[in-house]
Amino acid sequence: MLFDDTIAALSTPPGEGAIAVVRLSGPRALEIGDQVFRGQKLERRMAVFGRIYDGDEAVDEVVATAFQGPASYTGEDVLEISCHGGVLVSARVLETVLKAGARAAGPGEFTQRAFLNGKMDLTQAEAVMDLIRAQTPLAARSAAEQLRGRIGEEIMAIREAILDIVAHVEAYIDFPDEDIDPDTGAAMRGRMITARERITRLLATAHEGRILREGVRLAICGRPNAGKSSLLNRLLGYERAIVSPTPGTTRDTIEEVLNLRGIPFRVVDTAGLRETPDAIEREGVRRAREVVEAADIVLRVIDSTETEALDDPSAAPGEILVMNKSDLNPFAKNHAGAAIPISCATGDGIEKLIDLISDRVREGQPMGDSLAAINARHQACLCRAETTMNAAIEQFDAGMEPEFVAVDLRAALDAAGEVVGVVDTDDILGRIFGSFCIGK
Ligand SMILES: Nc1nc2c(ncn2[C@@H]2O[C@H](COP(=O)(O)OP(=O)(O)OP(=O)(O)O)[C@@H](O)[C@H]2O)c(=O)[nH]1
Ligand SMILES: [Mg+2]
Repeated sequence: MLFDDTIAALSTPPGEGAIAVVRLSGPRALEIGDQVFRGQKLERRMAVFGRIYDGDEAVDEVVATAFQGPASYTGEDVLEISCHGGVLVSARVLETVLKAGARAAGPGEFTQRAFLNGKMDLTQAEAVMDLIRAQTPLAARSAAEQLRGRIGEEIMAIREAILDIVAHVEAYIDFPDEDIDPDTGAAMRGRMITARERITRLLATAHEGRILREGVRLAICGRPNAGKSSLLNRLLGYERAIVSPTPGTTRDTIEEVLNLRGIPFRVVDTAGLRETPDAIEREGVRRAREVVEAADIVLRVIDSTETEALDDPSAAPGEILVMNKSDLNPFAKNHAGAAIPISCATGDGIEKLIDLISDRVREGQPMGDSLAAINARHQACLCRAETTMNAAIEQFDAGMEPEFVAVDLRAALDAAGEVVGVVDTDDILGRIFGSFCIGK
């Protein structure tokens, strides 16, 4: 066992609920359980009824479940105490186990132990949080795939493939006099290309991964009074932002999370764009421009009752033009051009706008593919793996010494290994001597 201390924490959110769970993990988890729990005998994988005692004081009636390592979430002995879900009572149960010798766990410590004890790889550990934070069913499904090991398995397969190539190259370097087939050039190159393609394929899921985890950044911008805040409220379905006939109502940016057609969005309402002597409003306009700059999709709202707004309704790339207040201007629909006519007052055109936005996101980006999508950390590691794989192929094509090729291949191997949390040089030696039968 890696750790000699026992950690404990409230595993359910603080606040009132039917049940709260206090969890312990570590070598003393079951012993502490025996110390503070009185009732039916604590038995592994059995939910048993009893009371938690702090000395002679009965703190709460609980159901306790013991898991003996390594068959537990963390791989250590684990005790889960389901107590009544009150703020005070759950805090008292936690306090009691801490008093009995457990230490308060830090954030993510249970999952960190699960990783360090070999219960899951790094991508699975990350998936735990992704699943908890998922905002849409699609994001949850993708996280569940990752938790099941979809990304980890693919990475391990890629590592295996690179390991095979490295082993071949290194055997050739270390034992040039032995009769080792240095792999025919074409076959070796083919294997490097295949490994690189697999890395590239995983990298292609980064965009979808970001959308699923963080949401599409959707900015609402336009001239003061165009109806930007009204549109935010319409999309959200409730009166989030202040709407008024006074231009310059919204000063600060207002960000909300939103689920449109199963896709998570972070939609931001901004201050109306105009030159102004007012310092606060000017700061709002500066922030608005920043939000627009960083957005994936920009909704530019035009007031169809303003004649100058109708002059040139052409959208910049990445922008969707929205012609608002179509109820006030019956000609808006005819003069909309590239813009989508809507009315935040009547709701007219809103559904069509939502369709258009979700189509934009899905464009060339098949969402809901069963393969889990990588996160930013995976992306950074895999970019390095791809670059070093490319370098290895270049060295190989240039007819460089195998030593040079091996250096890049090892770097690619390490970069891929970082995704799942394994960086291992013994692997390579093991493979050389295991599968090449050198050492006669
Ligand atoms: N008739 C009609 N009025 C609308 C519509 N959309 C917004 N309004 C009105 O237009 C005015 C401005 O709306 P807001 O949503 O506050 O506009 P805004 O773009 O956020 O304005 P600033 O925050 O000042 O930049 C309000 O009086 C709204 O009631 C619409 O579709 N039809
Ligand atoms: Mg506003």
